[in-house]
Amino acid sequence: MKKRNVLRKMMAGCMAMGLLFLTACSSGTTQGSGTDKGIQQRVIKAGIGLNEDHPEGQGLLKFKEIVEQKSGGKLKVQTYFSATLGDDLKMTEALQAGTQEITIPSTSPLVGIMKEFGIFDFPFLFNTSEEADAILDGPIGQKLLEKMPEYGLIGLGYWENGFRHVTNSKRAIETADDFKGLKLRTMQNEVHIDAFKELGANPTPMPFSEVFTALESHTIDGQENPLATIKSNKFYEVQKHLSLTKHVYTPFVFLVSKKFWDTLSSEEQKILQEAAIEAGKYQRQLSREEDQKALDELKKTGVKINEISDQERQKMAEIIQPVVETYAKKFGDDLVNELYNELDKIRQ
Ligand code: TK8
Repeated sequence: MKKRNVLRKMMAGCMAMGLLFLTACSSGTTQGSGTDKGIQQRVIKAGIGLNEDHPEGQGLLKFKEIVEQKSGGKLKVQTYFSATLGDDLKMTEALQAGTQEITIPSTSPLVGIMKEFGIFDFPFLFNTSEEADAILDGPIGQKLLEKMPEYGLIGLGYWENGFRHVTNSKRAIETADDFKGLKLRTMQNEVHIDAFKELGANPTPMPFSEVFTALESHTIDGQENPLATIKSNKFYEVQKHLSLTKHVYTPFVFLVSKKFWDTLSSEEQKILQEAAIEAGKYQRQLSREEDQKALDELKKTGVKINEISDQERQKMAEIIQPVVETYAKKFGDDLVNELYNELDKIRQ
């Protein structure tokens, strides 16, 4: 919150420096170069990588509804689904360049921009979505959001991608050994790549929109994602096995272009902030309901679904532990210790 006050102070200073400067810093979504008080007619391009029917797509439509309602229809949100504006990284870079206003990527591919997001990629870190909420909405999650302006981004909060499970066309994964030799697509994330390497798999990082074709053409054997995504993107059409590994939780982070944000009045910023949080609560709820519904529907698709015993998950966690320790140093022992202490507190 403190940063935004600074931003607001900056904005006031910016406005004091007269209209001229404002035209320069607006990202072309401003109708005319009027003063920056109150709410102006604006078109806001908001893109995601997932489909409209996915809980994230529904969350974005809820965000649009709230923004347009709170702004009396002046702030118009144009929504883009299914990576039509590019993948998570490409859209995030478009925000930094000021050519797009909003995207809600997974935090995992953003470790190349802000490495600290990598703490959320530690396998088997969270046991429940509620633990994830407590950490993301708590001091640690907020601390990371407050670092984002350094990278030309404004973080308004976290939405849920969810717990990830492995699908593949070769075999059911029942033991840690079953990962051996599997060509698995991962997100562009070094923690995930090294963790799967440690399990003996052959990880292949690639953007999300290329996954279905790579599975269909057997360029890769498998991939890992939450159930809602496996269903929404029809991965079951090109995969034989779904193993409920629940090996890691992935958050989404709600991002706004800082170049755009700095052109907004505090009233407009408030509307976007409130809408991101309100729609985020709605999206998380949808995501948890869909997680169960998707499992029931995936059972009807003919894909072979298997559970993993807690012992085997524990074994996987032990095999991967050296990777976690390596990256804990990279991300900063203080932050990682704070994370585990916070989790211990939550679990008491
Ligand atoms: C969609 C991605 C997707 C993620 C992945 O843009 O890349 O596998 O899980 O949800 O963010």
